[in-house]
Amino acid sequence: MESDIDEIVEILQRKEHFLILTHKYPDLDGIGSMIALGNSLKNEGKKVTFFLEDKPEPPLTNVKGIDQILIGEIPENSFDATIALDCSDLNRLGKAKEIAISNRPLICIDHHETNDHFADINLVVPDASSTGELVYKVIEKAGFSIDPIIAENLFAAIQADTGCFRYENTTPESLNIAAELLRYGINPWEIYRNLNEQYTLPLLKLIELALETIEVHHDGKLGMISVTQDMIKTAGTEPGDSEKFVNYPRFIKGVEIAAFIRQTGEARYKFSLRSNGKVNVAKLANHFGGGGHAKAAGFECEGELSVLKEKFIKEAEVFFK
Ligand SMILES: [Mn+2]
Repeated sequence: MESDIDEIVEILQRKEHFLILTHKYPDLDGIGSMIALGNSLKNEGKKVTFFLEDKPEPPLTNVKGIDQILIGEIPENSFDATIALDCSDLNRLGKAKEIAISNRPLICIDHHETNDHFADINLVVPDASSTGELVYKVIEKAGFSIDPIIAENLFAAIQADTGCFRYENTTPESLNIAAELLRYGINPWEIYRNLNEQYTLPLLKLIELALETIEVHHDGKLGMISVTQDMIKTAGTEPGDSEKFVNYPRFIKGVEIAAFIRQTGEARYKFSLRSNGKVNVAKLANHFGGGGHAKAAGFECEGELSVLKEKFIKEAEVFFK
């Protein structure tokens, strides 16, 4: 790991114009890491171009410094180096894949176990809580300064990927880095509230409708919740708003697998799965052509909701034996 950091630091110090990217459907770890690393390079007098294929949805729009990111249109310039953050393979870069390949060296900083080392230099540390944690180490090693915007974005990235310092990836290391970042005068409560608790009344209405659909199977070990397009219309909210609904069945005592089923098309449904412990939900998702991590996975499928549910419930049964 140390030699990868040294190699990356050398490039950051020597090159002038950087392109910074993260994966499609970006999350707080990806975006926070982009802004933090990019701004620390800018503070060193470097040129930085940030690019995202998709427009981030609220509350990610509240990320400090997000207005620096180009959205949708691929920049035409050429760059001295490209940095892909929190991205496990080239395809996850979406539209930016080609430009990343043609603007080398390509650097990847990531913590996904499934990372396929697609870049020229790969700082991939599955034990790290977040990409934000790794970016902090790079900035520190480079001797670049940290200002409050950089500190806030790194803190937000670590806070997000550790589930606010609750998940198993909350290590002494991640807490130490978070503690260091707090010394820059940032406010953890404000950061959390701005980037997480921005519920609208229609969203609460959608939660009310969705809670009605909760069901449990296999002696209470499988919990499911669903959201249809009709429900989204009735509540008057956006489809992306239901992102964290998988937590409701996951909260239930005794539930080992939680599933959130979201209608994404006329007869199309996306299943998001979470494991509370023993079961590897990536394996379950595999049965339906999907994938992910042991504790968080998913798949999409077509058909009638009641039929798809029944198939899923049946398939899940073997995982409890
Ligand atoms: Mn991450």
